[in-house]
Amino acid sequence: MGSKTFFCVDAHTCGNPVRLVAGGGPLLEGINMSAKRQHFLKEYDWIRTGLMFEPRGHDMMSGSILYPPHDPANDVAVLFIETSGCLPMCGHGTIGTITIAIEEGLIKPRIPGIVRMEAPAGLVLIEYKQEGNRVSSVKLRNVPSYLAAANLEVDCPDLGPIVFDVAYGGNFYAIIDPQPNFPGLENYTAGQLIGWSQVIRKRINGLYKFVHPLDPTINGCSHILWAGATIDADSTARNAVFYGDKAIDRSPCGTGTSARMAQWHAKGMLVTGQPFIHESFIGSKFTGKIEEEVEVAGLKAIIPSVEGWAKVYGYNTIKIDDDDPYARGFQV
Ligand code: PYC
Repeated sequence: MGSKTFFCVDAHTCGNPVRLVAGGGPLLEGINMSAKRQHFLKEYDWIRTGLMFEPRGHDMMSGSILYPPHDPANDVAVLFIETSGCLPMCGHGTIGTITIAIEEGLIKPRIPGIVRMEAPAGLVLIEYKQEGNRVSSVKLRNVPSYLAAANLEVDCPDLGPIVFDVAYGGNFYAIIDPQPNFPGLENYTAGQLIGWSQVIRKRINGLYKFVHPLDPTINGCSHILWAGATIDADSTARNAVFYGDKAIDRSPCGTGTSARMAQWHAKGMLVTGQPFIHESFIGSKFTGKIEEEVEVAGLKAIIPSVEGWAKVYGYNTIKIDDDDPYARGFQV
């Protein structure tokens, strides 16, 4: 490997980091982003761990690499790199990536204000608003999202048996709503939620199997969404989303918001067009909406949209050198 330099632009989406690799990303093989994601994981995962883990990143770090689209009708293709791996889709990552790419002139959409983005999980249609050369908001129309299973049970340390649903919104989410053994996320610290999530995610994936019906490379329950009371009276719901090994999303989580809207819709709690204002652990907000009801491989699904903002805060030239014992990063 020798020494490799990556030109990155750093931003955050509603508090959660997005490090876009604007130069230095590898050439990947594959007919679409799902295949390219597999190639990256096999050959280049050291780039992800080197840029996301300590000492160059941290537990919450998350980023992306831009590629040319596979379909000439689209504007860009994106690989998400995170502490948790390469997610099939990332909502906060999309909002940050599009904000950076437009503000820094890294992509030139054919129709100003609209980006057709290929993600490993599928096509994502994006509308963004610009004020001068700043992007003030990004709204993504996500991949079809659906409730995969309801009323499952897992034993949680300290809390005891917990009932949860699993929904797909670009990743599979175990959604834990308030219930007798879990009165809501506001009663606990981030440390408690992280510790319990580490254990129950393993138990959930040992007990149950979740596989996307159209792409078997998307499988397993990767995220835990703990629900609770909102901070603001005008918000619809609040969450703490656990991902990676130690992260609680600082943003309201775009794929988590999509999964939760699919869950609410399937349970008759949210109708098409109704706003869904989702609060994060730190109180930042995304506005969600069900755009359309669709079917995926015979399953009832929704097309959710999620809108939020991001701020670019820095330019970061990062070197990964073979003679550094922590070239591939580390986690404690
Ligand atoms: O916004 O979809 C999201 C996301 C996934 C993990 C962290 N954020």
